[in-house]
Amino acid sequence: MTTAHVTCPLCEATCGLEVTLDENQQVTRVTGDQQDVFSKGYICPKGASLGALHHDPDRLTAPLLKRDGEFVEVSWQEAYDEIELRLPPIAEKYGRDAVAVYAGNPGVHNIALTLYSRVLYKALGTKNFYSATSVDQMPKHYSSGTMFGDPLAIPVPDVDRTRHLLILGANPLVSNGSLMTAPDMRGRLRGIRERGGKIVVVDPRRTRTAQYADEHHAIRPGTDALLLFALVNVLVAENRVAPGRLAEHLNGLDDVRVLSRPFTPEAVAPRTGIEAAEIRRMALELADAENAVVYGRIGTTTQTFGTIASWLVDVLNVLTGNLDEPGGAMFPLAACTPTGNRKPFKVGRWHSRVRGYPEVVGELPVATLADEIETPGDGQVRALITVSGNPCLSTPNAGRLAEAIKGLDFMISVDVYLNETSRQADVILPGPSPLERPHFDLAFYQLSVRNIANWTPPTLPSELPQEWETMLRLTGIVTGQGPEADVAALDDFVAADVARRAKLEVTHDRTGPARLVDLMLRSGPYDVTLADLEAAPHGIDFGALKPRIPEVLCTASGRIELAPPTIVADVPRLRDELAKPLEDGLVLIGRRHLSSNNSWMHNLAPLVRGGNRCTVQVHPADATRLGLKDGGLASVTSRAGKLEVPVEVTDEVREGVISIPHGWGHDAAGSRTRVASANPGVNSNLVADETLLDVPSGTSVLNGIPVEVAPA
Ligand SMILES: Nc1nc2c(c(=O)[nH]1)N[C@H]1C(S)=C(S)[C@@H](COP(=O)(O)OP(=O)(O)OC[C@H]3O[C@@H](n4cnc5c(=O)[nH]c(N)nc54)[C@H](O)[C@@H]3O)O[C@H]1N2
Ligand SMILES: Nc1nc2c(c(=O)[nH]1)N[C@H]1C(S)=C(S)[C@@H](COP(=O)(O)OP(=O)(O)OC[C@H]3O[C@@H](n4cnc5c(=O)[nH]c(N)nc54)[C@H](O)[C@@H]3O)O[C@H]1N2
Ligand code: SF4
Ligand SMILES: [Mo]
Repeated sequence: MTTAHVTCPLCEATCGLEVTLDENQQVTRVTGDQQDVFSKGYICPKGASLGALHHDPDRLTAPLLKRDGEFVEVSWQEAYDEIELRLPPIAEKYGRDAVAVYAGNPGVHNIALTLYSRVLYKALGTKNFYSATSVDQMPKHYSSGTMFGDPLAIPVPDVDRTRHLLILGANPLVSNGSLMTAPDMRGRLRGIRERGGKIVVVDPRRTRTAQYADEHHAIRPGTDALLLFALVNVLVAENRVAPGRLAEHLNGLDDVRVLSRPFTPEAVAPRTGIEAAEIRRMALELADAENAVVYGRIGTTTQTFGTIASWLVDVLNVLTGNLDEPGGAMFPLAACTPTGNRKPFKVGRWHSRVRGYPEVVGELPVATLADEIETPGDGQVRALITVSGNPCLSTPNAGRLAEAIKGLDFMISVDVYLNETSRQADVILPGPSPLERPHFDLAFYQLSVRNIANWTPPTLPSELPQEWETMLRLTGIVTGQGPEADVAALDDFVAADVARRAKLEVTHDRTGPARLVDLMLRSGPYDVTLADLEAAPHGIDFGALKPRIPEVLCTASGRIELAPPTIVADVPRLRDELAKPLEDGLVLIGRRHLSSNNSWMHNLAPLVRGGNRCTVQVHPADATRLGLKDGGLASVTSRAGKLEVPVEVTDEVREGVISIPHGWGHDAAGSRTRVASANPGVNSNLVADETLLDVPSGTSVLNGIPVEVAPA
């Protein structure tokens, strides 16, 4: 029997886990690591299923090649030969943009893909780069990019010291926190209570977090920007604007005052569904608190005014003197913080061919990928590479995208399952399980509520190549070196580049991600190397967050831009909302469950016990009006599509709002996910409308979609 200490790579919380294996290398137990410096023993059901994931017989263990419509297992050599035969000619004949990429969420939780997929993407040189970011947090990158000059400088709630936490559109007791790496959120929220602080939740659903909070406001979906502007309006009207130390680092304060004028509590109350007096009280309590923080997540980003809402969250943190202050919203300083010159934030360096959407942070909205595949002409997408993504379930009007993909000349999926998306590929390249690879949460330590670092060596050897090698093999093919390219030489080249940026000599004692992480640690803000982390299996805690303004700012002015022109330009669109007649049609929102992980962990029996979770939640009053019965079937129709789903009548959702979780719909022919297919659920993104976007960021509206509902 052996035990290993690993950081869980499944969500943003970065819990330390203790994995026990028997003499046959079977995982017998996974528990929380009590000694982990950050998570201190916390674990959730997904982390506990790491063994089930590792041993899942459906997880791919060899490359698959489609021959005459059927997948066959092939050698890596055969897989790469096929790619060599079919991919480069497409780029040669039709140009680089004919090859599109979709990069999914688990790639950010995978050090090999985080560090080496960008080598491939750069080599491809395509403008058709898409990722899960445009169905997720892009508005936050946009607001940070314009306000602070760096799309990755995202302030996180200093949850362990705050005395007032206003949460909008997040359910951290279920999601375990996002853009806020904080294992054991229940314990941390309890801490706020024990300090005599207050938790306020704004959410159309009475979620677990809302139930735990001191106060819950069931807002009408898509109206957070109005509510947030009204909070600003009250602070201005009541003379409570007090940015404190930040005053000398601000541009645009007066513009914000002026912009907020039309958004009085009275004007927004009927649209948000929150009374004017309540809005006033919320604003004053924010201002009165010894310290406070406003935090918004998916419910505020994947909606019609995602960028304005994301911006106003930090405007409020500034106006109340809580940005960059203990107990407020603070900028983490990760051990691997990239050094060197950061480029100024620019958007719209290119536009999508069909709809003319601007590029943001190097990508185009995934909502328009189907347009680019379907529409003939110069620059039409003819090949697609998906890397740890399942866009056929996770992106809007998924039905249309799945159809469009059939028209591609060639498709590669780098994925660990044969599922709704990868079944459409010509070649699938699998990667090792989380226990067979090293792990380091490069991305999430930049979003962590304490400055932490923890390196996980592989627990078990892998029979599959590490995914960084796969990325470099593909890079070799794309750059004309063929499948026989010298991977070690390519890796040296990547490391030399990282070393150059870190102003260090390249090292040769390690390869792959370990060498890159070591270089980044050596050039980082703490006196630490990878060897130090290897000697600390429970992690190293560099302490609570510290103020970072002005050093963190990267705007041309060197100041915080409180009224960035491109966001201000979108405000008239919000102002127009105030003049529109009130709509009372039903709207669809999503929800997450503790035992799901977007679309891809429903194949693990321990996580799907307990019946069908993929239901449409309907308020009792709506159910009565529409003739829907609990346990009956409803049909949900939108401009984009139609689906049928079992009804769950509950007053947890607000009247006028229905909720269906995303990531289900595992009944596609040709998938090989036997557990998931036995309890498939329906794909909520069949009705998500790909034409509805947050304008500045191109992020899909996945919350607040107009729908019609009737008994099926
Ligand atoms: N309606 C609606 N839609 C949503 C959302 C919503 O709230 N509502 N949420 C959105 C959000 S926030 C996100 S992040 C996206 C997620 O969207 P995606 O990233 O497209 O989807 P995932 O479900 O995360 O699927 C990830 C894929 O990666 C594979 N995978 C898992 N581990 C590995 C690995 O180690 N290596 C490789 N190569 N592959 C791996 C899985 O098999 C799966 O195919 O969904 C979005 N879609
Ligand atoms: N268990 C589990 N954990 C996960 C995931 C998972 O699928 N399952 N996915 C991971 C990923 S990729 C992400 S991005 C994070 C997301 O992390 P969170 O944002 O915390 O996730 P959600 O639970 O989707 O919370 C969003 C909340 O917004 C609410 N909402 C919907 N529309 C609106 C609106 O218009 N206004 C307001 N104020 N609220 C609204 C919803 O009711 C929901 O409660 O979770 C991560 N963690
Ligand atoms: S909360 Fe996230 S990191 Fe922690 S055990 Fe669960 S899935 Fe893993
Ligand atoms: Mo996400």
